[in-house]
Order: sequence, then C-alpha cells, then structure tokens
Amino acid sequence: MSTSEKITSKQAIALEEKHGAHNYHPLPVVLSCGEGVFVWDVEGKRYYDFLSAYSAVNQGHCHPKIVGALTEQAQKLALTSRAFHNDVLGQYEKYITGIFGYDKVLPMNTGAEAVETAIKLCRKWAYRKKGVPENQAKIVVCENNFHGRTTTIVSFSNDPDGYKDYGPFTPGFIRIPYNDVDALKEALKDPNVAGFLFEPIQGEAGVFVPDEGYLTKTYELCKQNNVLFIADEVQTGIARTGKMLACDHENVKPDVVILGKAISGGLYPVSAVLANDDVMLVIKPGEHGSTFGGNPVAAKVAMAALEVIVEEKLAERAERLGELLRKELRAIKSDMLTLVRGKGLLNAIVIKPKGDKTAMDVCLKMAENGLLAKPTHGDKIRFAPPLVISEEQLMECVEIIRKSIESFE
Ligand code: IF1
Repeated sequence: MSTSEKITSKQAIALEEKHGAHNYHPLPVVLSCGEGVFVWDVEGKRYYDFLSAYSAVNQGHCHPKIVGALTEQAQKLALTSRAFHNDVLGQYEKYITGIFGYDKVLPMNTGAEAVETAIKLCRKWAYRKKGVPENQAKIVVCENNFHGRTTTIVSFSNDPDGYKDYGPFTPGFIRIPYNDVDALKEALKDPNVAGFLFEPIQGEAGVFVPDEGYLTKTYELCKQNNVLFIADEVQTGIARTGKMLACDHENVKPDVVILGKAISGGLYPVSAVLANDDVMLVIKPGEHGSTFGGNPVAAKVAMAALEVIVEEKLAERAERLGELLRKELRAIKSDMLTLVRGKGLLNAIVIKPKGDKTAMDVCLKMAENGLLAKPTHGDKIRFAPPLVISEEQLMECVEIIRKSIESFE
C-alpha cells in the first residue's frame, strides 16, 4: 500500500491499531480533510467540528491566510536553530508582545513545553529575585488541573489516568481546590511559594468557570505575597472565551502568560511564554531553549494566525455566539441535559445517563447526525466550534444537538 493510496475508514483504523501506540481511544471517525467549521471523513461525510482540536483551530480548519504563510516560509527558510539569528523571529516577537502587552516572549513548540518553561522561569525568579533558598521554591496549583503530560506536569495532577505509574514525581507543588480564594490565602503563608499556576477556566475538568471575581482576588493575594500569577491560557486564550485572554474578563494582567494551540491556528506546533523583563530576564543565554522553538515557519504561521484573530474580530464573535449557544442549549427540554456552562465559545453540557445511554452515546448520535464532539471525564461534552462559525451554522448545530439528545427520550 503506497503512502498516498486512498483508504477506507476501516483500513485506516486497522493500521493505527496495528502500528500505532494505543494511547488514545478515538471516536470511530476517520477524517481526511477540513475547511473552516467543517471536516470530512474518508467516505465523504461532512461534520461540524465542535472540538476544534481542543481549541487549537479557532480560526477554522486550513485557514488560507495561515496556510499561505506556512507554505511560503517553508519554501524559503524553515529551521536555523537559535545558534543564529533569522529575519523573521524578531518581527514575530515584536508583534506578539505588542498584542498582549508584555516586554518579552520565550518561544516554544507545545503547550506542555511552555508550561514547563513557565515553571522553570518561576523557580529561577524565586531564587534570583525573591530570595527563596535554593531548591525550596514551591508552586501552587489547583485540583483537577490539566497543564499537559510531561512527568513534572503529571506530578501535580490528581487524575490517576494522568499520573499512575509514572513516578517518581517532581516535588515542589502544592495543590489546592479550584475556585477557593481562602485555600490560596492559606497556601501563601508559606514564604517559599514562588508562583500560582492556574487555568482561568478549567477546560479538561469539563469547562469549569470559576466564580466572578476569583481571578481578581487570587491576583491580589499573589501581589500581596510577592508570588507570580501564572495563567495557563493554552486552551482559553486566543479569543476562545470571548476575549483575547480569558484573564481579560476580569482585567487582571498575569505576571506570566502561557499560550499554545490556536496561536498557530492548528497549522504548526507553536507555543509561547510572555512576561516582563523583571521576570523573563532571569533566564540567561544557554539556560533554556529548544531546537524548533521560534523557528521561521512557526513565527510566520503565528503572526498570520494572530492577524486572523484580530482582522476577523473572532473574540467579539465568540462572545456574541457563545451567549446565543448557551441560551439555545438551555432551551432543550430533556432530563439527560442537566447543565450548560461556559464562556464565549468554550462550553460544555453535563449529561445524566438515561438507562445505559451516556454522554458517549450522545456523541455517537451527534456524529451520525453530522456534528463531532467528545465526552470529557465521563458525563461532560465539550462544545468548542471554530470561532469563524456563522450564526446560521450555529443554529443548525443546535438543531443537531437537540435532535440527537431527544432521540433517547
Ligand atoms: C491530549 C486534554 C484539553 C491544555 C492546557 C496545557 C496543555 C493543554 C490548559 C498542553 C492541552 C490538550 C492535550 C490533548 C487534549 C487536550 C486537552 F483533554 F488533554 F485535557 F484541551 F483539555 N494547558 N490540552 O488544555 O498542551 O502539550 O498538548 O500542546 O493530550 O490529548 P500540549
């Protein structure tokens, strides 16, 4: 079988089963192309994509402007390593720091790498600026967090699927309940705490939106205790929740911002850590890096992807259509649909099983009806379409969701 031969869904799944690690259990759908809010499977069936690769495809699949930037740069200069300068990186750094209002950016590739970078930055700041004794720095994190899958990151996870049998774990993390200001206040009594790492909305936990004011109160506690306020906006950033950053909903400016996913529109692995000089410059030449971090293709793709967000006003669209989506979902009359929550176009519904029918059955029915979504943690279904979706398309999707849920009545 040549690499370019057209294959059936069945053949594709069999190849993955035989030759690929079994670290995922995907829905039985084999996609072969995507454009905007749509993806098509190998048999030509069209679906609305309501996952957007977990908010990496905010600009829509294969956005022509981003594809153009990728293909143009890839034919000119793809990778130089950071041993030398190139004519794209500085322009990208100026652009992205200007958009988010920070002095500096440290470019990486995946979200987890950016989270790891933020952890190293925070620890180094603790020793070189805050005066925490060497190897005593602690970082406060939240229950039910999801920040990636490296050994250090799963060291502070409380999801057994994420950490079981991956020990020994990295020390130096204190886990507190999410959305609990008093718990943070208590944790910050430890003078060796250097940072508070959080998600403005917990995505994997099932789109858990904290109480209004949570970000402001935790920000103020960190300021009072000389602790870095570190926002993981890998999933909530880049217009997904109706603002450029989810932290913008409360006008708090994190000391460190972590970006990934939609920073490239899903066209290339790009991530970034943003901070001002008093934090960022604690890392000196040779103290951190990456082969691909900030390469010319990544830089060009990220500039195009961010321009699309700004030019097409996707944050405003997400804000407006998110309100409409939640209103319409709450109007669905079914005792299976017990809760609708979210912000902008990052939403989730909670499904109460009906007999042996669960959230997974609802997802399989929606796939049959032309909409792709996946359950998270059993009973929640995340709804995160590309932000380019139109109001008319959104209403069509609400109809598919309603019809699918009501099919179990
Ligand atoms: C998978 C979950 C979501 C993230 C936040 C860092 C990262 C992620 C807030 C790491 C990545 C991805 C990972 C992906 C599925 C998806 C996911 F289900 F795993 F938990 F979105 F909720 N911070 N989330 O959400 O970024 O290294 O992956 O680029 O592992 O299957 P990454």
